[in-house]
Amino acid sequence: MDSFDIKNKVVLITGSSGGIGYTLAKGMAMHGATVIINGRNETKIQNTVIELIHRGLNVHGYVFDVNDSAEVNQQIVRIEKEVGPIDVLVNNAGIQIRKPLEDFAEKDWKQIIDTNLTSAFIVSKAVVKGMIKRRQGKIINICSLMSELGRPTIAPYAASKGGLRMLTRAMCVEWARYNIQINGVGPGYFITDMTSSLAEDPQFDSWLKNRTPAARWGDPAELVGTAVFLASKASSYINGQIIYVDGGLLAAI
Ligand code: GCO
Repeated sequence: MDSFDIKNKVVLITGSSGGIGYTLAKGMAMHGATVIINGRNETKIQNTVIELIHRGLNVHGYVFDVNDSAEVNQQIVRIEKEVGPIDVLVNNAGIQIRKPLEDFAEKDWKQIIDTNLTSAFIVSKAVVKGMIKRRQGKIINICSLMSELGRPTIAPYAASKGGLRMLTRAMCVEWARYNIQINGVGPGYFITDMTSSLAEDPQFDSWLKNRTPAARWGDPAELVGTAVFLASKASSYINGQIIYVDGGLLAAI
């Protein structure tokens, strides 16, 4: 039996109309999962679903704001009625704002913490009820290199991703007893819309390549294997762990 098989698993990925979430959605669907794309922009969601269906993939789109708990609860009920029980939840929704910490407005701090961290609490709380009933489930939190390290101008983002690392462990100690595995993926530097301005900056690009043992940026498709692994039976006794996909950056001083 292929313990890495995720065929027909229902996978909800928050914030998946672009960036790493979109890449994970496409990759997991290509491994046979039924993937639910989520975002707040109806047009983006529709276009993403049409594109992936044209690739012969089994995807559905649901538009809701992961920070609106009433909307989340309503949509999770709708998804489980229309598509099926959610086997795998990927808490991916995330935003980035860069400026010196002393210049951050409180509203920007709150927006980052809400989108990157509180949404994982809100959506997991709505999904886990069914997982507990079924005594089976997977939650994958998309953490970050910034769950472990800081760098100037991204303090709220680092705080949110550090919180997500500890929320992963906190979920583990509460929910592992129900045969639910809660783990995280910690991406290093990948070229996406969120980081394109960094990649286009010759100084940052050169710093990153020198700081990373693999001496290169990651390709978002290199995150799919870890997500498939954590969504599959192959990781059934792994809980509360963050797997860093960072070209070795965290191993180096
Ligand atoms: C930054 C980047 C990083 C990456 C990624 C690294 O400004 O340093 O946005 O935070 O997005 O999270 O793991």
